[in-house]
Amino acid sequence: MKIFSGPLSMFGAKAQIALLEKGIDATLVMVPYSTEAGYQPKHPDVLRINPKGQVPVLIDGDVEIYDSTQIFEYLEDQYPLPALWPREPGMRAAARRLELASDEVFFANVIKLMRSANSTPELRKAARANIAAYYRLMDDRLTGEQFISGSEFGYADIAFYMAQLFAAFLGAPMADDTPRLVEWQSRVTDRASVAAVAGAMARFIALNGMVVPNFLHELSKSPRSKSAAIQPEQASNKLEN
Ligand SMILES: N[C@@H](CCC(=O)N[C@@H](CS)C(=O)NCC(=O)O)C(=O)O
Repeated sequence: MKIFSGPLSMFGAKAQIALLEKGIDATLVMVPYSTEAGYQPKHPDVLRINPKGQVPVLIDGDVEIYDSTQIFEYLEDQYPLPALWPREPGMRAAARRLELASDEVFFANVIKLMRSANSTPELRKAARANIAAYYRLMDDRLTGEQFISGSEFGYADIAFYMAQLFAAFLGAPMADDTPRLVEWQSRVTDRASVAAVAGAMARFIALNGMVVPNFLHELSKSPRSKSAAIQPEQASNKLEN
């Protein structure tokens, strides 16, 4: 299996974490990316498989797919254990809704904080307020639960972990008013899969002279994890070597 991701790709990181959680051996292809030029030049396999030219892209034999959520679905069908969607249909539907909302509702606000965003100070202020409100919503969900979609870690956690990592990176971290969510953040950061992927991203952020979110400080200093089942094929971004 081959997974195409990028050193600062939140969607690629979702797929990488899921592969590690499932214990699947995969080759990691980091596509060219720099903070100045973005995702250029595009990797030929990414262009061939994804008409949008985006990562993540997954190749598993004859199966060639793109989009982090589509990759989640394929992994769950092909490699059911450990399960990362809840078993019960109602809970499973709720987890899928949360995964979608994380990517499409919460992250839509995070995009407005990006330097390249066609945004105004008013829009950025509104985005920050929406982000804070979403944190409170997730904090409520964690009442009596360890994870976003119930008692087990899963795809809804992976999606929201990466989305909140980028919110924090762009200056909208959680505050004291969401203590359960802050605990969830450290519980998830401690997972081997997440530490490997978020740690590599934190080191990329630090090497590029950007500010590492507080909760990733330790990981940004630690050496590359040797336990990861995903082996890099090529690290195209020279800062990653
Ligand atoms: N909905 C897609 C979004 C993928 C996406 O936005 N990928 C970004 C990196 S995080 C990308 O490849 N951007 C390059 C481009 O748009 O040219 C998913 O979940 O995989």
